[in-house]
Amino acid sequence: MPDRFKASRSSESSFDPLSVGLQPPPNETEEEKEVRLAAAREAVRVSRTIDVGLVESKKAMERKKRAVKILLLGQSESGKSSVLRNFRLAFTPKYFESERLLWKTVIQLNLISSLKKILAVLQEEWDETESAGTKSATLLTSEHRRLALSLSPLLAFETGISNMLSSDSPSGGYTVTVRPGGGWKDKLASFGRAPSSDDPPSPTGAPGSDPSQVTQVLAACKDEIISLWGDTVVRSVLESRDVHLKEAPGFFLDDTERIAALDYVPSDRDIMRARIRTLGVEEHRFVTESGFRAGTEFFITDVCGSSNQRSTWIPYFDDVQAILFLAPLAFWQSLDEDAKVNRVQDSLEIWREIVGNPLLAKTAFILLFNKKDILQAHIAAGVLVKKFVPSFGDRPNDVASVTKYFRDKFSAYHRKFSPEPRPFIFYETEAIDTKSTAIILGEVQEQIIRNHMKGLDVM
Ligand SMILES: Nc1nc2c(ncn2[C@@H]2O[C@H](COP(=O)(O)OP(=O)(O)OP(=O)(O)O)[C@@H](O)[C@H]2O)c(=O)[nH]1
Ligand SMILES: [Mg+2]
Repeated sequence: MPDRFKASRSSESSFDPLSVGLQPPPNETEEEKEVRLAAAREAVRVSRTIDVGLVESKKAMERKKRAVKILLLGQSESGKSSVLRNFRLAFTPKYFESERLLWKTVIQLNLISSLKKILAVLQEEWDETESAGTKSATLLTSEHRRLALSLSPLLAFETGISNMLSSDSPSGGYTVTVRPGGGWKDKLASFGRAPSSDDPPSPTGAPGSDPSQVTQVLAACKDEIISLWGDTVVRSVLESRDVHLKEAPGFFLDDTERIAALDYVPSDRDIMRARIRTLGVEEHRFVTESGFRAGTEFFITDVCGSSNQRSTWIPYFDDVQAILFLAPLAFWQSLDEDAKVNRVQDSLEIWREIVGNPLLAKTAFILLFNKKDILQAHIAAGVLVKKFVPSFGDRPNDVASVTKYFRDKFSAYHRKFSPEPRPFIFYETEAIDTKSTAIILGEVQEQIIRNHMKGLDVM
């Protein structure tokens, strides 16, 4: 065989299609060469970026595996988001501080929502008495009309800001509602500060679309708000129409003097008392800044508790170490979304379903009988449990007996429906009391981290 054939066979044995593909084509011009080399450099850059991305996402997955994942569950208004805020205050105080002024606008909106409710009730009273031709039947006077009229600019602000926060689905009601996710905080952040000449003009120019003016308008209306809320006739009209604002979440009318001041800065307690309904599911990731386990990474998922939103919880059951289940003992109340359903009964039903869920067999459950202060106030006011829960029977109508009665029910379901035995962990909480809640959350955090570390075999 001629040598040239041998040579060509040996080069065939080390044939590399990739290097052939990268070899310059015959007769390549300088320009074509430049383009080819640039494309090769770009391919290397993209490949490196992908490698770095893969390493990063592997690291993130590893971190997420080691992080503590907590899911907050419970019916609407049970206090899930308030507990999350307490978590933030206790373990990421710097972050909490950075958000303080955002809450100012939420609290101002809560205050205006209560006013909106009063004005709607007064209007109802005027409409009814006028249509019945019995003007004298109402004790409301022309002074009340003047007060109501002077407060109407505030309502425009409330509508403007609420619509902005809830973007495509204006709430229209008396509860501050935001779109799912944390985007509303960015919007609030942008108008929590004073307007600057660099700011773009308000997109709509409509009243209330510049929320940084709320503080000024509230301060200007402060005396009228105090007069209206302090008026005995107004209170009796509200009473006669079964409107009990003091019991509603996000009630701040008793604090108008402070909140409507130009230099108002919300206290920790104000922030815990603020009401903003969660829509959809919010995932919060944070690393604890202080405390015994500083540096621990948490993923806390906060959900919307309304009945029609509960199916959205299920995708978040996977790989969660602990569920904090909020169940206020509001035995005298029914659900907002269904007046036939007693709130405690509803909590028990959700509890039964989730403790029995096989996806959550390994998850720790921590039951929080939240709103202890409200239970105490109702019992002290003589509200009888057996009137709402006949099976309570003739047990003593005191806080200890009521708590024990319901705790036994939750504990029995927990024992009966858990796929595997697990400890029943239970606390009575008052999420608006930051000190007592911090102590409980410290204990809860410690228990969860210990269990988690055991699971990862690092203890
Ligand atoms: N008095 C009192 N109010 C509380 C307590 N815990 C929460 N609240 C208030 O109850 C209201 C509802 O609390 P949220 O934390 O918004 O309830 P949620 O469970 O997140 O409700 P959704 O987002 O609708 O599912 C807020 O105005 C809180 O300030 C408590 O222990 N005592
Ligand atoms: Mg919430």
